[in-house]
Amino acid sequence: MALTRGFSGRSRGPQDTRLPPGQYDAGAAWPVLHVESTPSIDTARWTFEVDGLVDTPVRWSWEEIRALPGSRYEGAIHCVTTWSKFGMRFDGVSVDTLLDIAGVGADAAFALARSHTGYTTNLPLDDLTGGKAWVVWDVDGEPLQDIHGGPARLLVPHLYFWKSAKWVSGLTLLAEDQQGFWERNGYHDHGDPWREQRYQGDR
Ligand SMILES: Nc1nc2c(c(=O)[nH]1)N[C@H]1C(S)=C(S)[C@@H](COP(=O)(O)O)O[C@H]1N2
Ligand SMILES: [Mo]
Repeated sequence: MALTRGFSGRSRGPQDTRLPPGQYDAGAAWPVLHVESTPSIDTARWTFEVDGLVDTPVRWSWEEIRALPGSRYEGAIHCVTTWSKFGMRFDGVSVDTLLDIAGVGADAAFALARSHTGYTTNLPLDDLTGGKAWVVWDVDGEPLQDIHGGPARLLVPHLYFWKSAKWVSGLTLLAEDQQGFWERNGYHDHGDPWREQRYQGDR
């Protein structure tokens, strides 16, 4: 494995193979889903920015973000189209690390994540902190492919996978919730698979 740093991220354990309600196990298959055409983003051009209600807006280059302390997620992902996939291993940086550097503003309660392609998705800030969210660039020890959001994507595995923005370019911290692409098109603002929060109006 190419990564030699110590990893501090909390692991949920690859042995956790519980299925949320209404989901099936996709097995070895990893479906590819996105609305835009697949971009090819050179790491020389890639940046990631945290702005909005922060003490200091921060923008990282590819080299800068890769130099931060690493963090790993091992476990499942759950797509609202009903497939789940177990035993995934993602490496990247914890969103906690990024937010600690920028400094979370007192009024910040929500975030809007955005992609280099223009895709957006909204999340409560609480779902991005406390070891629950990452910006990831490796999966199972290999660089994330373009089709899965490479060079880097957001990973928020405890929520439906549309919250895990591919080709992620930044997070804006907000006082009020502001809907993203799928949420404006009927998907739930929170998207907890254990509560089956698939569509607007679902509890
Ligand atoms: N930029 C971007 N990110 C996105 C999407 C998208 O359309 N565009 N779709 C979301 C949805 S609905 C899912 S299920 C996952 C799919 O990720 P995968 O193709 O790696 O399985 O990406 C999420 N992130
Ligand atoms: Mo999805």
